[in-house]
Parts: sequence; structure tokens; C-alpha cells
Amino acid sequence: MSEENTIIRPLEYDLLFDFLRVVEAAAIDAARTMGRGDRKYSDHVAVEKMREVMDRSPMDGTIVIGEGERDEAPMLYIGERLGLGARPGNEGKYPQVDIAVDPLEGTNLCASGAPNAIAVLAAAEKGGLLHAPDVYMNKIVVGPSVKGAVDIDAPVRDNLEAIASRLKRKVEDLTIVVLDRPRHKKLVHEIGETGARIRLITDGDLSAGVSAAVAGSGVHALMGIGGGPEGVITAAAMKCLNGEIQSRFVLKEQLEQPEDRAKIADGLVERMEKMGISDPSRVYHTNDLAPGKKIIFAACGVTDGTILRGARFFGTGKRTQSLIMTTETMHVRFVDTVHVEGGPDSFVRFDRL
Ligand code: VTB
Repeated sequence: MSEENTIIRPLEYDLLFDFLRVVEAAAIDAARTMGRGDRKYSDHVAVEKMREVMDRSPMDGTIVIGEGERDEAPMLYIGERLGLGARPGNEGKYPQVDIAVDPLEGTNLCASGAPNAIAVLAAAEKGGLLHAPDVYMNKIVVGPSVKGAVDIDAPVRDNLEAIASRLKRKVEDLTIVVLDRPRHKKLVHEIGETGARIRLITDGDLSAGVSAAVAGSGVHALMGIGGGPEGVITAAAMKCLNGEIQSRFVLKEQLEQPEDRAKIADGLVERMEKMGISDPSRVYHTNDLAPGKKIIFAACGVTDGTILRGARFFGTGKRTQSLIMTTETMHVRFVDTVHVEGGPDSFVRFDRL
């Protein structure tokens, strides 16, 4: 392509709505499997659909956070190239993007019909997202009015007092979300001692982190140890919502519970080094996890949740609710889509969000 013909447009114009379609399609397929008790199957259909729609998108995409390494994940594996620009003969014709996917965040939530399962991804220009391996990460996530007031290394009480003061309320009036895991016994005890309320969740610390940055969600912070990849996607959302995440990788030997240690592969520190993480003990702030200047975040509700409704099915179509946003324009869009399918007699009902 000659230089005169190359129109460099912001990523937003090129890809925002493509990514909306990707998360909507994945959420719809996953939602069809709701409550079947088969989380692997639910995840599988979301992965398959996300890959299929993404591969038709006008981009030259590379998965930087996905379902795992190539040998363990047949689809959406780390390093997989997707989109029209990844096809032979299309080199240089489409924008290059790095993509972090969580096709079904909260597989158990979907499998049991519990709230807050979402299909989610983040994208950025090359190098815009940390290539985080699948290890645990300690996190604290807060919204815009609390930004700069917390410190992941500070005592729990100090952080909660700082959050309460910024939100102009008592500590007792805070709701803190924590993953319900044995590893959080001490954290839950310490939060409880301050008088703050706790919402224990079985899964889905990514959507809880996003909720913490949306005023009116009733969530004031997310705290505790969850997945590293989820941390990177949360950071992308924080850039778009002006929120903050502070995090630190938790290595195998630092985990007290044998069931947690069992999930971490050996030789990870070496692999992390290869991924550019030379000091795994340092604190990673929002910009370290998602350094990109052109960040896109897209999530679609699978089951009903705190800030997104789940996919709904009716005679003449389906309806989804998504959150799509980008740092390029700082537009945060809650998108209510009616997927009309019933032919000429279909109707669209007004639905107050
Ligand atoms: C979290 C959560 C996920 O895994 O990252 C968590 O967001 C990690 O902790 O939804 P466990 O290994 O103890 O589950 C999930 O719950 C599932 O991937």
C-alpha cells in the first residue's frame, strides 16, 4: 500500500465495534449453556465463538493473554495471530493490535447460573499490554475518587480508612469484594475488624474490579489474590474508567494453600523473565500492566451482574448488554443490543437500562 493511501485512523474507529461484536457473540453462546454445570463446555463455546468472530475482524491481532500456551490450548493461545491482517497477502494492511482475552470470565458462574459471568477482552497497540503469565496476583482495585489514596503494602485498615475518607463515608459503609478462598482468611478477618462490609464471591474478580471503578455499583474496592491475566484486563478497564489497580505477582512458594500451589506450573520465574518480567516481586501499577496509549476494553454480560445484564433470549431474537470503552476518546459506552432475528414481524421493546 502506498503511503498516500494509508489512512492512519485511531484504533477506536477501526475496531471498537468489531470488538463489541466479538464479546456479544461469545456471551450469547456461553449464556446458552447457563446452568448446565459444565464449566469446561461453557468456556469452550465462548472461546470458539470469540476466535471465529475475531478472525473476521479488520485487524492484524496477536493474542498476548489467552487460553494458555500453544501446546495446551488449541484456540486463542498466546502468540496466535488473528484477523484479516493475519491472512497471507494482507501484510501491513490492517492495524496491529495486541489482545488479552478472557472469553468466559467466571466459568463456574455461568455453569451454575450465578451472577457476574462476562465475556471480556482488552486490546492495545503492540506492546500496550503486559504479557502476564497465568500466575496469581495480589490486587487492590479502586475507582477514580480513591485513585492515589491506597497502597497495596499498607495495612488493610489504613487502606479502608483512606477509601472511606475519599468517598466521604464511614468505613462501615464500604463494601469490599474478596474472592471466597481459604487463602483470604486473614484478609477477610482484617476487613471485618474494621467494620467494613464484605462481599465474598466464588469467581470473577475481573468484573468485581471493574465494578469498583463505576460509581453507583455498590462496590468500593476489590482486594485479594486472583489471576494475573485478569489483573492485566482489569488494568485496561481502569485506564478507561480513571480507576486504579495496584498489584504484585504471588509466586508459588509464597502461597500457603497446597491447592493454590498445585495450580502453578514449575519454572515460572524463568518463563516470566522471558516475557519481560524481570522483577516479579515489584508492585505493578495500572500503567505497568496496561502501558498502551490506545486501549480498548470490551465486556458483555453472560449472566445478570452488578453492572451488566446477562444475555436474554426471546422468540424473535436476543438482547445483550455490553461495556465498551477506549482511552482514545474516553467514551464509556453501555451498549444495549437487540439482535433481531424473527423476520419482518419482529419488534423491539423499549427497555429502561
Ligand atoms: C480469579 C477469578 C476467576 O479464578 O482470578 C480466580 O477472577 C483465581 O483464583 O474468575 P482460584 O485459582 O483460586 O480460582 C477464577 O475464579 C476462575 O478462573
